[in-house]
Amino acid sequence: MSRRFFVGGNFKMNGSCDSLKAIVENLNNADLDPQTEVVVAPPTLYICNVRDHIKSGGKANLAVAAQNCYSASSGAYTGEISAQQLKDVEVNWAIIGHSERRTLFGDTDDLIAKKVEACLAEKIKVIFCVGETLEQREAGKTLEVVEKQLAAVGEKVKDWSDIVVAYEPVWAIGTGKVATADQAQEVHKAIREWLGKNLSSQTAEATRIIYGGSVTAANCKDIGSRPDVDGFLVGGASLKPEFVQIVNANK
Ligand code: G2H
Repeated sequence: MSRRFFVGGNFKMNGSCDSLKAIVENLNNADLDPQTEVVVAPPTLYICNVRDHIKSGGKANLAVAAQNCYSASSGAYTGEISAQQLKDVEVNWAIIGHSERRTLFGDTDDLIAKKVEACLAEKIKVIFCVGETLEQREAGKTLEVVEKQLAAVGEKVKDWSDIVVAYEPVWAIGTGKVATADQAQEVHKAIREWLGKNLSSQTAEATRIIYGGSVTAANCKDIGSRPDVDGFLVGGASLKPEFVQIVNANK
């Protein structure tokens, strides 16, 4: 089974009306590889602007994602948005479990699993992030940590057909310290094996596992050429014109 290459752009808390318009125009006008699925995640405030201007449904298949989504469907949760609301504004993707959510905003494995469940119930597809800190890697705990993060969602969700797993080693996020292609492949392979062992061989074969952490135009081809790397989740470089080269890494 061939897995469609997937590139996500996580704008994080960056951008303005003008700068995001320029980024979207650049993508709309670019010669993007039609084999690559592209999803961009602007700050929530701008999600409808981006949705209105991005060329979706074209051959590049551009879509918009939220960077987070709460587990409840509505109610007294100041500052949060729900999967139901994403559905309402026709945004069909959400990033869940990003390490910045885990470390800065206290998202636990359990809450992340509930958020994934809530999204899938509303047919919101999920980019589900996992990854270890430098301390955990140096202690030889990378796979243990990643498998625990996977298991939290695996306990609640058995159908992973609307999940893309993003492996993002925390030590490589926004630091310029990118994992080597071998390091990425090793963990991606282990994630695929975990999916096979704990869900099904079909899930292991079909699930896209993407790499995130200081991906640039300069390093994407090497990492993207590995057999278990099915794309990227890109932060800083998704705000720059070089994002097009990353989308086209396999072209
Ligand atoms: C990892 C990545 C995008 P950056 O967080 O999710 O960001 O490419 O800036 O390391």
